[in-house]
Amino acid sequence: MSKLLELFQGRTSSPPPLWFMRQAGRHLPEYRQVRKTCKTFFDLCYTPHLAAQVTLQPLERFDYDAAILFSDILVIPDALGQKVSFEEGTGPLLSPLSLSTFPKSLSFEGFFEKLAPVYEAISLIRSKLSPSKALIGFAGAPWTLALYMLEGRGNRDFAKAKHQAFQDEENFSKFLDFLSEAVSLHLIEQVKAGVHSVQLFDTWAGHCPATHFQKWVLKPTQKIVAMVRKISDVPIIGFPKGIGSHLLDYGSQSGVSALSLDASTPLTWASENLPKDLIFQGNLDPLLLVSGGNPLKKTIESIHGQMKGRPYIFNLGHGILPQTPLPHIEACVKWVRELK
Ligand code: 1CP
Repeated sequence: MSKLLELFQGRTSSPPPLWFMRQAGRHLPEYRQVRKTCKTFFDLCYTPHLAAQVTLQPLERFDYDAAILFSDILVIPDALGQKVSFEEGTGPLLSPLSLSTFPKSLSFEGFFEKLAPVYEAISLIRSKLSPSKALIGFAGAPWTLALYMLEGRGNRDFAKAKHQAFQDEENFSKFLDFLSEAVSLHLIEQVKAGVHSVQLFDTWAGHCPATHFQKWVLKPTQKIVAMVRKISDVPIIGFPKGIGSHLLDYGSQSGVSALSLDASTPLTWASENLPKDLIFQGNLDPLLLVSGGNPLKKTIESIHGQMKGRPYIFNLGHGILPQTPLPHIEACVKWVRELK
């Protein structure tokens, strides 16, 4: 059994299990090779044998304990009928969506048909994955998805999206409910197809004002956890990036099994103030992995020291950056494996 699943079942081990967010992707030459054969990024996400291939690539190179499904958080808006494309250099572009036209502009019609190749990729990955490795599925959290969908792209402040949310809170709450349902359904299908765990990426949770955190971040997360829990006790990892002391509420009230911590979270503070049985994940600055050498080694040891006495998964505070030198990843994995 995978060390990651053993941890979720309550068996803590040292060294900790390890995987990295965005471990499949542009830093790997073999990924870039496969990517070149597809016209669009979604062609890769929706071609099961290719999605399976790039999911497994990082495990062929590095001794990770888990694979993460190769897909994207923006398959949900795509499956709900919003046009999504990926431009080289600018990131995702979504067709304009106005909160005032919701719910007319989106629908569940064709949702599962559109996402069927994702579930097919999961079955394929499971048929090839060693029993000692786990497969992690994922989705974007409603708040983060709503920002992309209303803004039409990723940017620094999501001003257009937040303006709409502030001006029509009632409809925005309905929009978040609708997205919570879509996310839950997508996660449940992933579980049925064979993922061992799921991660909820709330990458832009830190953009939510404190006054609205309960309503816009915490409540949708609780809904999703409750819906998934109705059909499965699959471990759910929450990644509410950049929320600072709101981690106290998120950690104790969201219902997630594990909490992925960004690089700015002080681990001793988190450890002292969050439920003792809550599994931690993450925290290593992705730029330290780019930088490498002794500072990287010292930080790995420091994280391990601060996590002592609590179950944790070694990971980054955010995704691997495309410029990360592969020998640094190799060294990092080796140093984690040598921890006592
Ligand atoms: O041409 C390419 O190769 C496009 C680059 C790329 C890749 C490799 C995108 C576009 N998405 C992905 C894969 C991806 N996205 C994974 C794969 C599995 C893995 O190895 O981890 C995952 C988990 C995601 C999730 C994702 N997509 C998030 C949440 C995690 C995070 O990094 O914050 C977000 C915010 C997205 C949106 C997105 N998709 C792609 C890009 C470049 C972005 C970010 C754009 C932005 O900064 O706003």
